[in-house]
Amino acid sequence: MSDILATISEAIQDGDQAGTLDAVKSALGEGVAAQKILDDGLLKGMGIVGERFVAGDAFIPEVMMSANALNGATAILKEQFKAEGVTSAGKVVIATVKGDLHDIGKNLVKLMLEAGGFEVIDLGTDVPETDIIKTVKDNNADVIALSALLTTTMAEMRNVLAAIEAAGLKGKVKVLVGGAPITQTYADEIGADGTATNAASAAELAKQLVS
Ligand code: B1M
Repeated sequence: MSDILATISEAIQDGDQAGTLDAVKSALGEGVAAQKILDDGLLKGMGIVGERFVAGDAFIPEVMMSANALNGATAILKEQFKAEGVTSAGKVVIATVKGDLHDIGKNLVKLMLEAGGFEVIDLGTDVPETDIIKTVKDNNADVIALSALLTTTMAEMRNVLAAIEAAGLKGKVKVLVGGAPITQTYADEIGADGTATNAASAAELAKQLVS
């Protein structure tokens, strides 16, 4: 099993989208659990790319190729997670905040929410608060899930919370925030309903918030 997981990790490091998809399909064919493929294959590879990026040994185009390969592979895993069979838990609007283009973490949170039975409306990256509020109103959403990876863009979350209050939605929609720079202290400070350090606990928390 470790061979196929190493192959997935290497394909991610190479930014090889087709190779990643083939290896993920092979792993599923071998009966490897979707969570293991995610943690020990895809995220392990992306972690190595991240270390190279930080060390200056990898550059933005390479990181983007790896990110695209990872995002492509999560589509297959989503089906696998869903196959475990879950009923609708509620409606979530998810977005990476304005000014921020990082979407790998956001996409994983989406994946785990969908696996947990939520209907997820994904607004993508660099999303202004006006779009978030409009989508919540139009769809009568239960939860807003916000992701930010930059210390400069995490401040946008505060603007979204202010816009929720101005729109009269405070208390009607729960707000979940997350991403590498987000702490519980920050979440409390801006008035969010909760934060989580990884995608699986984000989905768990969303369930608790709507129950
Ligand atoms: Co960027 N980048 N990046 N980058 N990038 C970081 C974040 C950085 C830490 C690297 C560094 O220099 N040390 C740094 C931020 C520093 C800071 O602000 N403190 C950084 C920088 C500076 C930048 C640019 C400014 C670089 C530049 O242009 N000079 C630029 C900004 C662009 C912009 O957004 N406006 C930039 C660009 C990019 C790429 C486009 C090349 C690419 C993004 C591609 C994409 O996302 N499609 C990229 C990447 C990939 C990274 C690193 C290498 C990896 C991030 C990642 O995807 N991690 C990152 C360094 C690192 O983390 N090692 C870095 C994997 C992912 C699974 O983890 O997103 O943390 P993460 O998600 C986790 C949790 O945080 C949590 O769950 C996930 C796991 O289960 N989580 C939530 C996330 N969202 C959640 C929401 C929740 C709950 C949990 O509730 C709603």
